[in-house]
Amino acid sequence: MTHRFRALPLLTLLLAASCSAANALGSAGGVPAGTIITNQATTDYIDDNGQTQSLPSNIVTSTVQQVAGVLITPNGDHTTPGQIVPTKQGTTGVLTYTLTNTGNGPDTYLLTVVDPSANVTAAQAIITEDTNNSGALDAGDQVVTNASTISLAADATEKIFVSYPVAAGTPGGTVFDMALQGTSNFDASIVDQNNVGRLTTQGDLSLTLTPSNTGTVTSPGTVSYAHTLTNTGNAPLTNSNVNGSLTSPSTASGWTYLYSYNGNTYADLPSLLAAAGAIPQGGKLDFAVKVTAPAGVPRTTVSVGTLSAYVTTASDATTNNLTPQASQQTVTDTTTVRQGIPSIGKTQSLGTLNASTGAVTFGPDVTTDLAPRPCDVLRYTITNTNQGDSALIASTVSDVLNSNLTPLKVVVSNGVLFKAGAVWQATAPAYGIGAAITVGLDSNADSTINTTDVLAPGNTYTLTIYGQVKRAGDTCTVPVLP
Ligand SMILES: [Ca+2]
Ligand SMILES: [Ca+2]
Ligand SMILES: [Ca+2]
Repeated sequence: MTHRFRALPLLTLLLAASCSAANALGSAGGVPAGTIITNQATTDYIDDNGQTQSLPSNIVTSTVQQVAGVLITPNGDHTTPGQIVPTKQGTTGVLTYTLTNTGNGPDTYLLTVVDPSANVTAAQAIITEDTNNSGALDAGDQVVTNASTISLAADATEKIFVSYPVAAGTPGGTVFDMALQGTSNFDASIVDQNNVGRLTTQGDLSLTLTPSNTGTVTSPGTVSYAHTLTNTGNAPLTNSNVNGSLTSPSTASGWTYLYSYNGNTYADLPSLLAAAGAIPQGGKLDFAVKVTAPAGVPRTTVSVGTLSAYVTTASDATTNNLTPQASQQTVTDTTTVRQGIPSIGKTQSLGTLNASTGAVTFGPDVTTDLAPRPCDVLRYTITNTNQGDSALIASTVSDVLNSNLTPLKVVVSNGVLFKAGAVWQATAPAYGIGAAITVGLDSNADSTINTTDVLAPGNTYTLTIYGQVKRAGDTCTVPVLP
């Protein structure tokens, strides 16, 4: 119960000699200031007429002086604060005190904030009295500036609030200590200052997950998608307070989705976080999702992976979970299967031989039948084109020259090598009649053909073979080829 000080009636009471004023008023500080204590003795006797008589003495009078007193609770020091108030970053924390006039007369008190911890600026603390007696700091309460005083009757109490701003971005767990000090104005030596209270900054656990991606993959093949997990709270995120999921409805056919970080893969997000370490306030973790398509997946097949992340810690007095599973962050990786599709075509051209000069006149390249005579030259052009939408890997072309033809010349487009036994070389080997001719595209120009060589979508390479139609005795004029 709280009593604002009002102008009291004059505390001048005449009391019976043996009566205690303290008991009569119940003042914690004792007899109210100004109380007049009187004392009168009496003597009884029998007079000459045998009557009992009583004779009072003179009256002596004392006036009780005022003694100041102040009590602020709860008490506390920096080791054991009297109150610990969890406070969110970016809000104002409130310490609540009870101020009691333990003196025996009305008093006014100077209230100040003292004993701040090193990170507290006492001038930023605001002292407010519980003007509307609600017991809580609310709109009806009035600020008490450090220069002003608050008045209380003897025994009266009032709630006093000390508010302090906890700046946005304050790390979770940061503490702010301060004490409310009350000094009697009646007697400035009467001070209560052992009232350290503490604001403890709550930890906000919060994260974002970005971005969603689209990409393509060959079958079989692998594609990686970059993602970033950002700590948007004020406390570290670790493998112990973050979880997530990585799912794809289309993985049943053999697709795999894995977390990837620093060259290693992980089956779940906590395992990745355990390897990556804590993400500090404001920090980011860059990682990837590695998607592998199995062999045999039809071109244009789409697989959508869904990646989520959330904070697992339950909110309590010290922690706020701002990204619980119910509002988890979710992104997707959408992968479309692409394939290199070879398209091999062959045309022929009839080269008419001038038996006198050896000159050869070639007709158009056709796929229709031709009618060469012995000693004429046939030119075959084999064209390999990637008609797919992904690279053709290790693309080679083979042909076997018909044994009715005498090999003349083999020509390839730029970057194509000839297979000679077990090796690849830039110059055509000598081919015998009925020879198998194998060429391949050396796209990375390392003088061999392997899976690092690719034929890009839409690109082409050619193999051109010249052969002369044999004649009995093989007495043809040697053709002069372009
Ligand atoms: Ca105290
Ligand atoms: Ca109030
Ligand atoms: Ca190569």
